[in-house]
Amino acid sequence: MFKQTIVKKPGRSYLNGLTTSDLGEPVFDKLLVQHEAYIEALKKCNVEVRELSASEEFPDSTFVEDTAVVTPEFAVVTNPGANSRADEITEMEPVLKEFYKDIRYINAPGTLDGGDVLQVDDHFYIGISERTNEEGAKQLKQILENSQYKATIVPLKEFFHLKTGIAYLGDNLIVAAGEFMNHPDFSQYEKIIIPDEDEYSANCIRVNDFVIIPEGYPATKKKMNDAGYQTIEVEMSEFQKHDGGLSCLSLRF
Ligand code: CIR
Repeated sequence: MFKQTIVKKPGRSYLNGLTTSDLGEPVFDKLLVQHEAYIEALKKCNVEVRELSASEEFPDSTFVEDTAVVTPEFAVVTNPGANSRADEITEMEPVLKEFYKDIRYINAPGTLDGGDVLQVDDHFYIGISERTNEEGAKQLKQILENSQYKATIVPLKEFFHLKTGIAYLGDNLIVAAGEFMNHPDFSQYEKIIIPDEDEYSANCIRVNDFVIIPEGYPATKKKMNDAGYQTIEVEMSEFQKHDGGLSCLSLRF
């Protein structure tokens, strides 16, 4: 069960953030409405939401997931791989200290984005991507293995972040798109397969009794409902324009 989440309101500077998509300029007012709806969805899942105020200094800092990896026992402050995002951790570290006594760190030359880390029960999968390098992945693996966790490093072929294409719903069931549909590292899990046209919806989050999914993917919603999960849909268009998905917008622990 998750009890706590951390989110961060997007600032106006969001419009100058990083993106590789050609979906157009985000509309700021719509972005704020979507962020509010995201918070409401989390609350419906029965978690506390700690909402941080917007940071104009860090345009991408609403994507809080990339700044930390959280477990029930400790938090790991990452070293985000994009230059413009690396110092976002200075705003997140003090907040994590409110919740955790035990904080670990990814140190340069290691880089790591939390979006590259997927927890499946006591096993963490760590993607090597444009943002997470081998050194960062090895540091996290070591930290986790020094605790009670297992860790597997997964070099990515196509996806931006590991969790762009994979999610864990619990009960040994993962959601897999693209390169993860038949990936040997995930062969032991049951799968909900997401076809290419619905790929964005592979980034969904199980939060207690619900799975939060992006709005506009009826086939994904049906697959989840058929598998026995209640879904909450959230409109994500303005975050998608800047390569963000549902998992990126919160830390959950
Ligand atoms: C970035 O390029 O860093 C942001 N525009 C999007 C980050 C998305 N985060 C995530 O998938 N965990």
